Amino acid sequence: MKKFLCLCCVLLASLGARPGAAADGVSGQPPPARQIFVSGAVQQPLTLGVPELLEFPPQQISEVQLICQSGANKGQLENLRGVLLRDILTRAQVLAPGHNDVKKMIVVASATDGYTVVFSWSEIFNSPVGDGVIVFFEKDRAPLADNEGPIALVSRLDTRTGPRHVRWLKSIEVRKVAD
Ligand SMILES: Nc1nc2c(c(=O)[nH]1)N[C@H]1C(S)=C(S)[C@@H](COP(=O)(O)O)O[C@H]1N2
Ligand SMILES: [Mo]
Repeated sequence: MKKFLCLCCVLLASLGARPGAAADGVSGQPPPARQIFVSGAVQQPLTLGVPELLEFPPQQISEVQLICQSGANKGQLENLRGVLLRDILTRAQVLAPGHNDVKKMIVVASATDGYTVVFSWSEIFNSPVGDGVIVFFEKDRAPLADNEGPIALVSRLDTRTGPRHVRWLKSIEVRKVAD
């Protein structure tokens, strides 16, 4: 038993000493993604940094209350500038040759820390929710802070807005999930 405990201590100590783990511990944050990648079932994959996002029709959001899945109030997002996810996907041109293809497609949004959320094509293009799905990059006319940016996403018309608020957005992938 004593020997077993000692082995555990050695293992834990060596894990704690990993250079990667130490670096993460210092900043407390994952590396920022300066650009987002739009890929998957699209005609035109895109790489978009803030300069490219500024070329899309602008969306201003004055206020979004962030409510966690648990119901807890997480504060507000205010004075955001961004663009509609729908406009980004329209530019990338979703590949859906069959009349019924779009009805089986999802859009997967992922962050640098692995956090991932999904939308259906129908939510974005054929429901009121789509009017509120925003990829944003400015707050109070300044770049987003490191705890969220440089690029993030929010679905502001969701019942609980916390879950589909994606900090450190890095990719948007379109997938057909049924035949
Ligand atoms: N990249 C990333 N975004 C994320 C999360 C996360 O862990 N990673 N947590 C989500 C959750 S569960 C909530 S409620 C909101 C607000 O979380 P915060 O209180 O950590 O800001 O951010 C969301 N966005
Ligand atoms: Mo949450």
